[in-house]
Amino acid sequence: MLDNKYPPEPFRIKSVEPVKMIDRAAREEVIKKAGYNTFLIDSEDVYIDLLTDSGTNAMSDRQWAGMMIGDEAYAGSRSFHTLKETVQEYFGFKHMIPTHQGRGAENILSTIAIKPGQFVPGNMYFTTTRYHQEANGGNFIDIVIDEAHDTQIDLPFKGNIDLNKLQNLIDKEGSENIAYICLAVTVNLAGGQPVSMENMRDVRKLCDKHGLKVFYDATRCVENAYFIKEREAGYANKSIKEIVLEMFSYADGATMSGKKDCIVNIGGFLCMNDDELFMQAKELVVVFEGMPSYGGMAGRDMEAMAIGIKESVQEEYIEHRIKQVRYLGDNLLAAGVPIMEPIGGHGVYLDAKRFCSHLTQEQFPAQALAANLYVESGVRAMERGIISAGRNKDTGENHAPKLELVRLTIPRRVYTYAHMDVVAKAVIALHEKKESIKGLRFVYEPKMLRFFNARFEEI
Ligand code: PLI
Repeated sequence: MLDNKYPPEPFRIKSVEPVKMIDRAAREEVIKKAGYNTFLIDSEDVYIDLLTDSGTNAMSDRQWAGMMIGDEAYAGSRSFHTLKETVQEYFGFKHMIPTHQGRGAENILSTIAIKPGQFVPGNMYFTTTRYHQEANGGNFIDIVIDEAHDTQIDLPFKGNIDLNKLQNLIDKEGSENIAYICLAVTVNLAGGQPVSMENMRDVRKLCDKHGLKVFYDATRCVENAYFIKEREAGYANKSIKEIVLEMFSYADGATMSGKKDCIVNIGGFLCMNDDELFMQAKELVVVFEGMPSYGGMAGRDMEAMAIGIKESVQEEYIEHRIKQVRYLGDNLLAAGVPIMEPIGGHGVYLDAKRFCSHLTQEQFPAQALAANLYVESGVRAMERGIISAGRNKDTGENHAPKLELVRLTIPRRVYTYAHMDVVAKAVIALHEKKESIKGLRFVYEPKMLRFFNARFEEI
């Protein structure tokens, strides 16, 4: 291992959850039974679980204490007001509606803000986000900079929107045919790449010129703020809280999956400044989620989320978070393992096209790599390539993304540097015998968001 300098954990451990490793023969059985899909493996059979950073966070003692004072009233819960005021203070939006998780907010926003046939440009697709846009008659258009689709180009803000692509879309289709701009901070499927403040400001200016609204996917906004502080001129001495607030000052609203940067296990919200749109959102939330004062969340979960938001912008917390991910990535790079560069906010993404250069994309190299990593080591990762991308809604053809990745996603405050060493060792060992990885084919392909439940067999 490299002799990396890294910040120590800014917490001590009060409660532990034992993990165990089943043997290789058992893991081979498990992956076959799971149809070579890591989503279908039982958690009990996993040693180190890097499937996702979503809802897998460790809450603090203060958050657990908050759970005890949650107000579970059906209407007008005190915990709702606590969460609303916290969101107003840290995000700066006038209105907030809790939802059961991020996709609940996406469902409501897509329903009220997209007219059938309209375009929804965004900095790369996300699975559930695009699903709701398309289900409401929208057409997602990718306007992220080209470099985001290349794993080997090192740029500080590889999640930026390409302003020329946005201008061309406006010129070609007319602003009246664009529902809103969806700007994700950070960009999950590009490897957790951040967006610069300058880019957010420029997008705002261009949208103001054409009367367009901008909604952020705020899911990993604190991680994005850390990269701005680290890399963008003028922000080194600003607090993370100030940076987050400035980021959202260029948005009309946001959807949030609280399961990531709010450091909780469940919950989300939809924010906006527009009164009229808020009235529409309030009418819909009672249909899909619940009363606007709980919208799919328990009072205790709203309480924990409000505390999590405050903890998420603490400087030592976010520095440790980003640098722990970077520690894993740097160790893989040092051993010559191909990964998405630069290393992003919430995980290290293996470049399956280069890792499994003996397989074609139609043989699902990322899916196969994730399955083999599990057998090799008990480490669970997630495919983020052709399987996640799904099919074109009009032609039925597979989307074939340039990026064919396996995500090693690091849960917040859960694993130690020793765990990162174990993961690095396992990936490096597999890389040394990469030709042994066999391609896969579908035996069951669900119609919607197929990656969750699909089943495969080895070719
Ligand atoms: O899983 P939800 O419904 O709370 O959030 C949906 C969602 C929206 N935007 C982005 C950027 C996400 O990453 C996201 C969920 N991500 C998951 C589950 C993940 O494993 O990355």
